[in-house]
Amino acid sequence: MGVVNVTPDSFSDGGLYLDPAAAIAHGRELVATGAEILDVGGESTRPGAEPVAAEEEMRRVVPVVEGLRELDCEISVDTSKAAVAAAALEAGAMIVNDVTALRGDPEMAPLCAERGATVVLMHMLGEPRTMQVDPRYDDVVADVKAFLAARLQAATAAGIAEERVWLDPGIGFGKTAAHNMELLRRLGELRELGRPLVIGTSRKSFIGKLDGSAAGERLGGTIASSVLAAVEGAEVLRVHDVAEMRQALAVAMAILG
Ligand code: HH2
Repeated sequence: MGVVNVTPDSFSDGGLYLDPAAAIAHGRELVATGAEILDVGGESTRPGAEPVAAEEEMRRVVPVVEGLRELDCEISVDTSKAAVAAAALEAGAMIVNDVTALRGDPEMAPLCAERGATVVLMHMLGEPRTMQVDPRYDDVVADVKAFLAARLQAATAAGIAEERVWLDPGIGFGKTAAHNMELLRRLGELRELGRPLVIGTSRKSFIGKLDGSAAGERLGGTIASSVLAAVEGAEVLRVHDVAEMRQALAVAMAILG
């Protein structure tokens, strides 16, 4: 899953693809280098980010989805607002990537059920504005697993087919570096939920915590963590650098056979 951030303020590529033509060109490049899914987002969820109004988010996302719909890939919309998801689904998206796991907007679950969209349910402790202020868990893996199980149940209760649900532990969303690494180490426990796992470690700050690297210097850490996640059974890797990720994955999987 290649990331297309149509935002001025995303943590690693904010402002680079705010112009729809630049975002579309970037999406094309990601597909040409091996992305099977493009995740188009119009609101940053980085720690401390301020919310964006639905109208503005739609204005950013819809033309980009329309410009990418003809490509040989699936399009996901990274939003927690039902109005934005509805417009993106209308424009050609088939996946709704909701970092609030359907808790952010009461209209989101019925919309996804009615449209038959695939839904990514992600774990987040708190909200982006405050989530990195002293996050605590009893057992981070058990807590995240229980949360994802409950959200999966809420999704199916709302009429979303279980086969349409993917789960994501939300690396970096209300977690310390130690929490993130424990989740990655024990990913097998989340596989027990029986749904495909999405993992997004790309350029995140836990990598910088280990070696002091800035967001633009975390490709090695992104690849190491994503390859290990794939080996542990993650099926979707959400990354900014698709070409390098593809190569790393191909080599790792060839060796493992
Ligand atoms: N991470 C980000 C955004 N959306 N969605 C899922 N399912 N999983 C993730 O780990 C995830 C996500 C943050 O990355 P990015 O989009 O690059 O940054 P920003 O939120 O600042 O736009």
